Amino acid sequence: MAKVPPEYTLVIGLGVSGLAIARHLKRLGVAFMIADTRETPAGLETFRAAFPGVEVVCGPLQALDMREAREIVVSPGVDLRMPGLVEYVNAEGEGPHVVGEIALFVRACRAPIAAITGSNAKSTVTTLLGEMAWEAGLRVAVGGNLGTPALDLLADAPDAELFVLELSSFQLETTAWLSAETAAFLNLCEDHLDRHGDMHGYRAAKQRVFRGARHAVVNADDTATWPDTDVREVARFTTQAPSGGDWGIAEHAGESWLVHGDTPLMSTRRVRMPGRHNHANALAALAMGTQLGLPLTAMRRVLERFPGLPHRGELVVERDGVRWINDSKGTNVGATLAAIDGVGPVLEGRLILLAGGDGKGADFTPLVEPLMRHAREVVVFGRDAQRLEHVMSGHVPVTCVADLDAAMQRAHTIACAGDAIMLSPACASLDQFPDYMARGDAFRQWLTQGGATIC
Ligand code: UMA
Ligand code: ADP
Repeated sequence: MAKVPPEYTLVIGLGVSGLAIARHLKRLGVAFMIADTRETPAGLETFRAAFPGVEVVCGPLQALDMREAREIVVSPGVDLRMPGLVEYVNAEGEGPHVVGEIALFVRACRAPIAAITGSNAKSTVTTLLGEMAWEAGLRVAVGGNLGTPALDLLADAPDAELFVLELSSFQLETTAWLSAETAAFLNLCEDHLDRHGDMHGYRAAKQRVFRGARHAVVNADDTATWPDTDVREVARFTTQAPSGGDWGIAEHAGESWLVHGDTPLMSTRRVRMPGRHNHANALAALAMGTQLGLPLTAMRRVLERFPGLPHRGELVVERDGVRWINDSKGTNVGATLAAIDGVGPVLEGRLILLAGGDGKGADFTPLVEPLMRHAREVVVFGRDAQRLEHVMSGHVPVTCVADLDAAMQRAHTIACAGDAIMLSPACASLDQFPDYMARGDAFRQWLTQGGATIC
């Protein structure tokens, strides 16, 4: 049996985080070795070239004796309940500590942290807040689950005055203490149940974002996001008229405005990102920015110019009066609900939704009611196509096809002027694509390479 030598740190997972952790440990001069549960992980050769002399053990973790490890640093995609690891996670005060990349980040970070979690809108709010801080003249570094791994930010931007981090439930699960200057929990809907077991476990992981936080931002309409622990100052946002000092949306001068308590901030018409869900995202970023002391004028400028991220409600083309929208990042039911809610009510025609992939064990039933209101048809594909079809049939016209190409072909055949065809799959992409970006790129390519003119 292979053995982690005494005083060595063990890193589990040889992906993006594993490499960032390895670079960090090397910079610190800490002795470490790597384990990966796959027999031939994709980055193995690159790693060996970059870290000659660092031992890599591939295969089941039970074949590795970790008892003498100084610490075990686990990548977010690695399930802590995995045989060979779970024994150490359960060890009460004995044996090595099991932590994640963010725990190492917190230990080394000397600047304030703004942390963003939630089932949806993390990347959008993280990017918005980063842009707002930059616009206000701060040296800001932005990353985490989105973009650059947190530990690489430390090396790339050693003089950063603020770190804005998107944090997933997987990353928070191994973070005992974050001490963020401001921590936001944006919303909670079913996701990653295959990993967290149930909603209780999923929410508990996300609640860790508040550990040691000085300020919090939560969703007034979703009590699951409210902190279980004491936080000095909690700001709340809502897409309704706010009560008290909450952030919300209210009528002002005959128009809909983003407001803070009684104070009107800007007309929603001037927020460049479309849809009510993006107004919620703007409010969350404004609330966090205010807690960080950013000036309103700078924050407003960002909301006026920021068009949204690719693959999130992105209008790819309008052809023959039909809008083709790429919302490939809609990877769970809550995201797709928000996307339908953003697009459906403003359509002259009807919505054709392209959905399917790996549903991660979620219940698709909440999609039925809004689709009955807005959809011409739902075209389903991928691993959970039949489960989706089963939920929809009898309520919404539904067609089951093999893959995204066939779904686009079908949508093109039935669309009428005034309709929108939206890829918002409510599922992960991994059954048929490397990731959600490849799925969104395939959507775009089909359109740019003439798919929409085929029939
Ligand atoms: N591995 C194992 N055993 C396992 C699972 C993985 O050994 O059971 C190994 C793989 O063989 C591979 C490595 O671990 O070598 C991959 O590690 P990982 O799955 O933790 O992924 P990373 O490449 O480190 O990327 C992670 C995040 N991925 C996941 O959480 C699944 C990235 O988020 C993140 O950008 C990156 O760290 C930097 O922080 C992606 C993601 O899909 C975008 N996140 C999920 C989401 O947004 O829904 C949470
Ligand atoms: P995350 O990083 O949490 O996945 P993103 O900002 O990438 O969040 O957005 C992912 C998807 O979530 C979008 O494609 C959209 O479908 C949906 N979405 C965006 N904003 C919201 C919101 N405020 N509430 C619910 N869903 C949203």
